[in-house]
Amino acid sequence: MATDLFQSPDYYNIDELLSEEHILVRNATRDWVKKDVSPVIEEYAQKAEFPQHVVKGLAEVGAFGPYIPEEYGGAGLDQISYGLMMQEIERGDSGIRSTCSVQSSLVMYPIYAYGNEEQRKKYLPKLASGEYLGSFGLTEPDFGSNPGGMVTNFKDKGDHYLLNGSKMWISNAPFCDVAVVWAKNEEGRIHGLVVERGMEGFTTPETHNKWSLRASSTGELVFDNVKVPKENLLPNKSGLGAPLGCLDSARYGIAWGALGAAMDCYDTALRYSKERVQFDRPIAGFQLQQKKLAEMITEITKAQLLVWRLGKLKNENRATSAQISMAKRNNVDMALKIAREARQMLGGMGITGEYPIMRHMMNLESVVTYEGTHDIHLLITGLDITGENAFK
Ligand code: TGC
Ligand code: FAD
Repeated sequence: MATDLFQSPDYYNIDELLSEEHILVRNATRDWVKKDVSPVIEEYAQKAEFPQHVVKGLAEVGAFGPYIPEEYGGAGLDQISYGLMMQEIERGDSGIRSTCSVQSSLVMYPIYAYGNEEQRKKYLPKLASGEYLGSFGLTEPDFGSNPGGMVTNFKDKGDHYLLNGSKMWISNAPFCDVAVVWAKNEEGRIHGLVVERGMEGFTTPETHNKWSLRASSTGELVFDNVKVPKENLLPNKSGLGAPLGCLDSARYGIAWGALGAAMDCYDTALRYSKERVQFDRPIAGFQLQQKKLAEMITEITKAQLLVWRLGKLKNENRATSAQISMAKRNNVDMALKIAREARQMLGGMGITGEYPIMRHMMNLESVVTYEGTHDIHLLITGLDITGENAFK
């Protein structure tokens, strides 16, 4: 990839809404992405490999558990700092942000919020430092948008639980050290269990041939009579609301993250349009190209305000699940549209790995599907405003 010349757009002076700490956190993450992600990400995406070496840097910038209290190894930051980190990391690559979302919101958060003190002390510091990488098993081959139908189950065998079933499309599965797995007990109630690599009967085959999130590793979690110690059950919350509560936190981070991908596409297209000459003038001078750029910066600015306000609400514990759904849906859709337009603005060069746009565009095809599809989030808004459930 060409040198990372990224300059962040801030059309409405939104920096003025941020605290000194927010700006410090954002700039530190941005510098790290420029130094350690941008120079190598294209190569890893091309060879469909997760750049393992970024784990140390992600831990150092505080991207594993940004809002988890410091006593458990987290960074103890607020929700806007968490969002800004996700924005900067996804500006580098959605797959790297995925790793942070899973680690922070889908593994550390449930252990912190639903686990007991022993579980917090046992797992959280190792996850925060990157010594452990985690995965989150909710989706199954026959239950994606409808996770409540899951068939993965565990039985009480006196001194342990016996876990059977499988999970599909699991980020980081192939190399995770621990997995937070959602399964039904004998009464059909959903619980979270921490499954550790090395437990007999637990395997994590990799999913190959993805055209999207190629620098992120995806796989299955397979449980064949896995004996899970009783102390690995998360005791403080059960039911479908438990995994969905984790998704709220991850979806919030994705709403910020997608903004980062959109900013990178816009910034790349703007710079290219000023340099690329056709018919004896920079293409930035043609009205049709200006329409694309003007619409991009308008949508980016609206999306920035949406997540900033959501972050304020989240800091006050007032953000609703439906508000988070709206931001995830809007910002990912916005980013995907900008990626498609920006790619066209680069003409043939847009399809090459010389520029990040095509990689962002392909990544966003996963982001618009995982953590609740575009249509599922629309139905969540529909239910919230009408009171009518159109899912079933
Ligand atoms: P429903 O009857 O509506 O709800 C069941 C219970 O859950 C509660 N609830 C929530 N709680 C917290 N947060 C939320 N967002 C919640 N949404 C619902 C609800 O109040 C109820 O509680 P209770 O006490 O009454 O039992 O459930 P439903 O079966 O009708 O499904 C609703 C639906 C479709 C919205 C939901 O299941 C859904 O969101 N589906 C999408 C599935 C999804 O997002 N999967 C994501 C898998 S993880 C992933 O993709 C990781 S990608 C990782 C990466 O970044 O790489
Ligand atoms: P389906 O649920 O089969 O949906 C197919 C289509 O039907 C979609 O367009 C959907 O919107 C539509 N649809 C479904 N129900 C309705 C309805 N009621 N009304 C209208 N339309 C409907 N999951 C995890 O648990 N952990 C992970 O770490 C994880 N990582 C992922 C990484 C990647 C790269 C990908 C692609 C997925 C990942 N997922 C993960 C799974 C992801 O959350 C699911 O793919 C997603 O929830 C959609 O489920 P599905 O693929 O089974 O699609």
